[in-house]
Amino acid sequence: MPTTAITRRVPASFTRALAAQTPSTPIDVELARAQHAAYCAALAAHGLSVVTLDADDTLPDCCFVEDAAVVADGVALITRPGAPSRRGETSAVARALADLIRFVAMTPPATLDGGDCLRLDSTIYVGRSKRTNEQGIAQLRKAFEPHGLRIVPVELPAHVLHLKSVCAPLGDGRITLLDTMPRAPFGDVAAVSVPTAESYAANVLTIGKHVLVAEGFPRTAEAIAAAGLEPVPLATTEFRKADGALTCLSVLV
Ligand code: CIR
Repeated sequence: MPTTAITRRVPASFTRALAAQTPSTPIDVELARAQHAAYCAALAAHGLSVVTLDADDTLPDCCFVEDAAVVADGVALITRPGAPSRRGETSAVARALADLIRFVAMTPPATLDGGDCLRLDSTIYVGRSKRTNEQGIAQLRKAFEPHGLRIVPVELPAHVLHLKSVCAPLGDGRITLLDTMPRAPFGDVAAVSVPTAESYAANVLTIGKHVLVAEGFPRTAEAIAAAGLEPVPLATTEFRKADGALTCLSVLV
């Protein structure tokens, strides 16, 4: 079980964060900061020690720390994010991780976003996406296979940003999975199906029996409760405008 969550504050420049589509209403930075504070409070309330790094206004996406590192079995791989504008985000996360864990850093031309990696038991599923290339997957293998972890690539449709945009761990070896995604790559892993109408809610953050889930997606919350877990709805409207969700806002160690 992780004990620590690394997070990073929302920069004033968050209105310029990357987004596949221009949001119908602009990002409200103050509201994003309030939602971020509630997220950090929820992590702390569920037993994690929360480390919050300062924002960097030159890095509009810096609050999405998940993409900067992959942590498993006592090792952190500092990534080389797929979007060039995000490459400067990794140094502050690496410094924070250095106090907690051994780390290795990805080298060019590899690219990989942490949001493409889903750890389940002794497997790391990794999305082949616009952000994560073959060299990135090869360096993921090199970092984690020696620790007994199996790396399983998963093809993603072009419109899906990251693997964890469509699935996320639920603990006990289970995952959420968007109903339109093929199940085959996950073998016999048990999945709680997320309906297409609620696709954004597939990205949940599980802490023990508690599952942080985006507010406003009742069918997903009900499915999580029916799976014997406790959904904890959190407002994420401003992060959604920048294609971000719950797991994106922390690195758990
Ligand atoms: C991006 O496009 O890179 C950011 N605006 C959103 C990143 C979300 N991160 C994640 O899903 N792990």
